[in-house]
Amino acid sequence: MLHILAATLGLLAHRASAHGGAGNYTVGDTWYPGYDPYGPADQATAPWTVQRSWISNIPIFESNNISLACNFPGAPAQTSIPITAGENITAVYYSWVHTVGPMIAWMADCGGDCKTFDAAGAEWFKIGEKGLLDGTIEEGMWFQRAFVNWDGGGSLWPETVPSSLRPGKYLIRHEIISLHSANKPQWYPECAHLEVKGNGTGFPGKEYMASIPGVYSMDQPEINIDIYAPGVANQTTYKIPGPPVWKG
Ligand SMILES: *[C@@H]1O[C@H](CO)[C@@H](O)[C@H](O)[C@H]1NC(C)=O
Ligand SMILES: *[C@@H]1O[C@H](CO)[C@@H](O)[C@H](O)[C@H]1NC(C)=O
Ligand SMILES: *[C@@H]1O[C@H](CO)[C@@H](O)[C@H](O)[C@H]1NC(C)=O
Ligand SMILES: *[C@@H]1O[C@H](CO)[C@@H](O)[C@H](O)[C@H]1NC(C)=O
Ligand SMILES: *[C@@H]1O[C@H](CO)[C@@H](O)[C@H](O)[C@H]1NC(C)=O
Ligand SMILES: [Cu+2]
Repeated sequence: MLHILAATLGLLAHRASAHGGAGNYTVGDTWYPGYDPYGPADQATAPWTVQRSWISNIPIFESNNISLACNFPGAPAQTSIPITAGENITAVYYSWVHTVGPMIAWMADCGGDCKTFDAAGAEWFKIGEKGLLDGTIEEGMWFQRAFVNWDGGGSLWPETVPSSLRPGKYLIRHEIISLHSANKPQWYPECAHLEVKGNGTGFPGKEYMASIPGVYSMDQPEINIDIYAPGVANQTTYKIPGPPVWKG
C-alpha cells in the first residue's frame, strides 16, 4: 500500500515538474489530441491517435540517444493529421516553463505507411526553426520564452508545411532544446503522423537532410554550451545547429 501511494505521488510530482512537450496539434480550426504521457494506457492503440507515444515528460539528455528521434517509446500512431502543403500546423504545449534554446520542426517521408516506419532510419529535413529573437543568449528573448503562455494555457508554435512539398505520408517532429543547465542540454522531441495533400512535386535535396540521432553532438558549441559563462552570456547571436531550413 505504502509503495503504491509513493508511486502515485511520484507520478503527480513528475506531472507537476518543470517539463513538458507538444501535447496537441491544430490545423486551421481542427484540434488533434496528442498522446498524453499521464493519460490512459489505451491511447497508444486508440484509432484517433496521431502522435507517437512518449511515456514521460522528462527530457532526453544524450545527443546520441536512439529515442532522440521520436521520444520513448515512440510507438507509431494509428492515424494521421491531414494537411495541405502550404498550411500551418500548430503544436500546443501546456505549462511550458523553459526559456532558453532553439526550437526546430522537422519532417521525414515515411516512404509508405508511417505505422510501419522506423524513425531511426529517417532522413529528416527542417521546415522551420526559432531561436534567439532579441537580446543576449542568457537573458534575451528567445522564441522559447516568447511563446510561453504563463497562465498555464496552451503555448502555440506554428510552422508551415512547405507549399511545394509533394504529397505523401510524413512524420513531423517538434523539438525543443532547452539550454538553461550549463553544459547539460535537454531535448524534448515529439512526433506525429501527417498525411500531406496538394499538387506539389518538391522535395529537399541531400544538403537539407540529417539523421536523428546524428545531427547533434557534445562537440558542438551550440549544444555543449554554458549560457552563463562570460563571453557566452552576453552574445547576441546563436546559430541553430543542423542543416538549413527547406522552405519548399
Ligand atoms: C491536450 O489538450 C487538452 C485540453 O484539451 C489538455 O487537457 C491536455 O493536457 C493536452 N495534452 C497534453 C499532453 O498537454
Ligand atoms: C534515452 O532516453 C530515454 C528517455 O529519456 C531514457 O529512458 C534512456 O535511459 C536513454 N538511454 C540512454 C542510453 O541514455
Ligand atoms: C504560420 O506559421 C508561420 C511560421 O511560424 C508564422 O509566421 C505565421 O504567422 C503562421 N500563420 C498563422 C495564420 O498562424
Ligand atoms: C490541385 O489541382 C487541382 C486541379 O487543378 C485543383 O482543383 C486543386 O484545388 C489543387 N489543390 C491544391 C491543394 O492546390
Ligand atoms: C562580453 O563578455 C566578455 C567577458 O566578460 C567581455 O570581454 C566582452 O567585452 C563582452 N562583450 C560585450 C559585447 O559586452
Ligand atoms: Cu523541464
